[in-house]
Amino acid sequence: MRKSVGIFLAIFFVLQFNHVRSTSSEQPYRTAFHFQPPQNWMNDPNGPMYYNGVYHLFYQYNPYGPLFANQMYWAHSVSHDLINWTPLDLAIAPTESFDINSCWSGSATILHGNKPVMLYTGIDSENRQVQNLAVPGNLSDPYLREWVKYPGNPIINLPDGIQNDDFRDPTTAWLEDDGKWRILVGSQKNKMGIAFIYQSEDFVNWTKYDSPLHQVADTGIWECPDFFPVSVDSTKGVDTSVINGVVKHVLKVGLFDYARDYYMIGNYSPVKENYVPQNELNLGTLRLDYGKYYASKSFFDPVKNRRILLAWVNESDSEADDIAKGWSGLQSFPRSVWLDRNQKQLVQWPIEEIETLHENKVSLHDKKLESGSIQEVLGVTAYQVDVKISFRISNLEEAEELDLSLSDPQLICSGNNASNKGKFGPFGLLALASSDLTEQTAVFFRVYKNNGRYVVLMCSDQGRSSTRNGLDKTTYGAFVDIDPQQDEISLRTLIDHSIVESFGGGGKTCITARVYPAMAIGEEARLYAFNNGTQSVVISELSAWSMKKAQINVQETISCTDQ
Ligand code: DQQ
Repeated sequence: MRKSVGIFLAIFFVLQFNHVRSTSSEQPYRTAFHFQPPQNWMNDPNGPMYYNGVYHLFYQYNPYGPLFANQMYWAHSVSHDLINWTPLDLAIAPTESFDINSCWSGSATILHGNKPVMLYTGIDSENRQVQNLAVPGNLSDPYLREWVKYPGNPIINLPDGIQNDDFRDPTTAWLEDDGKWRILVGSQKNKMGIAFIYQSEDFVNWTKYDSPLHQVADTGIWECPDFFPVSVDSTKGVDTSVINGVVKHVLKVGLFDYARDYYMIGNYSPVKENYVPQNELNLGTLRLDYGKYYASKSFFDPVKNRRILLAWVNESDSEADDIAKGWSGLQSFPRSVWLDRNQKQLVQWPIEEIETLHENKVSLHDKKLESGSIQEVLGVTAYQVDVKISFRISNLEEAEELDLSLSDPQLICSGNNASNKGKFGPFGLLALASSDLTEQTAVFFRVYKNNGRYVVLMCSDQGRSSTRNGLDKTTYGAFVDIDPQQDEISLRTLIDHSIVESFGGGGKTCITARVYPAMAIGEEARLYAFNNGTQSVVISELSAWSMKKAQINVQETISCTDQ
């Protein structure tokens, strides 16, 4: 009898903790420095904030399996450096009539007297999306482990004329001179994407404005809106409540129908309560990232006066693969975000704390890459690496004319993979490549002429990223707003087992991809610089660092006495 209990317990433990024990060869796609839970499904970042010396990240989580579920929870991790994270207990669970069918995304606000609060979307017992409030149970706990739901929830009900499942994702609130808080909530009506605006004095009683802050026809529901000021003359971030003559406002919305995060830059007038974007949203306008990157959320970090951006990076493999892996979803590496000097777009760059993971730097200077040549980057762990490369080109006047019938950059990239010779380009990096190059994720540039100016195209081509079938290998592409006559063409790529996160033109154009090589795994992976254009290019500088593994959500919890 005792023996069978022992066997049962042994099997139980093997099943329960299999994910923790599995080796890196069984789990080649788990990452080393990108945030992910030890197991199960994760999607949007929720309520990121800095509070009393600690960074908090909450996220959409299914604690019971690797697929999205009908009942979603808020999981919670804390960090002192945004690199290493400690998992805590689940923060918000679907338990009450106002959120029994899911606790969906939301945002943190720090109220007067340094009091953090959370607004989140609940799916109520009648499957309506409503907005709820939760507050820390114990403000003297530095990790804010306990969250208490306001008993009077929901604090905002579904507006008239809006369908039950079209009203979600409250933003961080901003405070105006009249002493009232404002928030946005994403919605849609007849395919018109909407950001409703609400105001409140006490954070409990909210009044909707008659007109939304912004809306755009035919864009479908707007998920996870984010509304924040950016300084017009500095790369420093500003608090969400700053409204003055030296900031512009960014309105970012996730278009559910396309799983893409678009943004506008514009002027917000608190007096008129209106927002006038410089660029109206359409499918060809500015995106935070032109690859796999969605439901992003930013927060102001008062320690380093910067605005930090996080986003969900979905898998590109199948549900069956996710079940086999036991997990699904990553967070992008945290990025600092600011307004470009030209005030026409944002710039994003990995937060400087990334340097704490750097080791074994290798570099190259002034290396000419003749047409058709490749250069292996030796001496780094190519499966876990931060690489920066910049290219110099000359005789630009010989560049090919851009075919204007192909003005969608993603289409130009898909029609011209890394082996299609052009004049200037393709040149760039081959990430997670096998030694015979059968597998490679090519991140590269092409330079064209158009209407008397030069156009730089950036592509991330996953077409040959794996010999495995059944993966989404979409090629991504976008233009980079730089002048190659004056600026070098630069690329920074964070390669981490199954994610290739690229920053072109100093962070003006970002493209993130998920890839699952079958051969280029671990020590078998290679990294190359290449030039497949007919013209030579010069690598003016290449620096690459092997990346140490961060401590991300390893299963040791903070004890109750650790305060
Ligand atoms: N994910 C949440 C929603 C949000 C969507 C549900 C965006 O609140 O609209 O997990 O990915």
